[in-house]
Amino acid sequence: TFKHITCRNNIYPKSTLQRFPVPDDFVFWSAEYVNYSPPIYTAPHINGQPWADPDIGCVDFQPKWNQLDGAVNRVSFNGIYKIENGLPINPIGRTGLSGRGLLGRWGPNHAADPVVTRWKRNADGSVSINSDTQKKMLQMVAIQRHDNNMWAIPGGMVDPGEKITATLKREFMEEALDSFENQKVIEDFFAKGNEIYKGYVDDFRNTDNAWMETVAYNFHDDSGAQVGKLALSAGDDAANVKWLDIDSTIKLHANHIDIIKEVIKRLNAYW
Ligand code: RP5
Ligand code: MG
Ligand code: MG
Repeated sequence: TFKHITCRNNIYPKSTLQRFPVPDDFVFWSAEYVNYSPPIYTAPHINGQPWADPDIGCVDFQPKWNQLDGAVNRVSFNGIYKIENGLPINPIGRTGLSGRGLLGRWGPNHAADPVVTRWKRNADGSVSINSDTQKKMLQMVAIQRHDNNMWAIPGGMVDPGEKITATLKREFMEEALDSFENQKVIEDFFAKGNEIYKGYVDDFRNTDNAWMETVAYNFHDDSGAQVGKLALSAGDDAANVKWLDIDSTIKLHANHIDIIKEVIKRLNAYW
């Protein structure tokens, strides 16, 4: 079974706080870890932000765990999460940190990840084929994240009440495109995607009480004449953007590579 890696045994992002060590064998809550005493941390700047929950214990904060809480989705794709001492518990296991860290929500923080792909093409316009496997080579739109410099799917958080399909398109436009041009091409393209993954994200911001989850969709431009032909432009969370050649050597943020592998499988592309 899956064990998170990027949210363990490191310094918590944008802080000087060392996570309490969590060796592989002690990730799952079912393993007894007598000495486990993670530091408690919630980044000071998230207090009072409109996108963030109040602190647990605030009188006017009465969260409805494991359900739709007004417009805020507190349902996890990983099933019912436990509440202990008023705190939601990470469904995968220990992270070495309690509190919310940099995340706005206690419990699941919902994101959406648009995997926009096209075939890699030769100068003459023909599709590039890997000579060993005879498989077509795929490219994806990847952004380089400001927060950890890693290449990633241009995903983002689902706003309260927002439809996933809207988040996917909005985040792609904010992070990877010049949003004000080619509206028609973009609308048509994002109207048909395939759901690839939904569930927990092994994100470096996760804590014992707050974690990322995502819904990833693939939008594939088979002819290369739709979004495949548009100029990319990095914005918002993105320091850089490019069409990234996909193969088994690429490294991506969080567990995005697992999502990409699924796209590769479905499109029967070179890996
Ligand atoms: C990831 O963080 C998710 O898979 C998604 O790509 C992203 C959302 O957070 P921000 O990009 O808004 O920081 O782990
Ligand atoms: Mg983002
Ligand atoms: Mg964003």
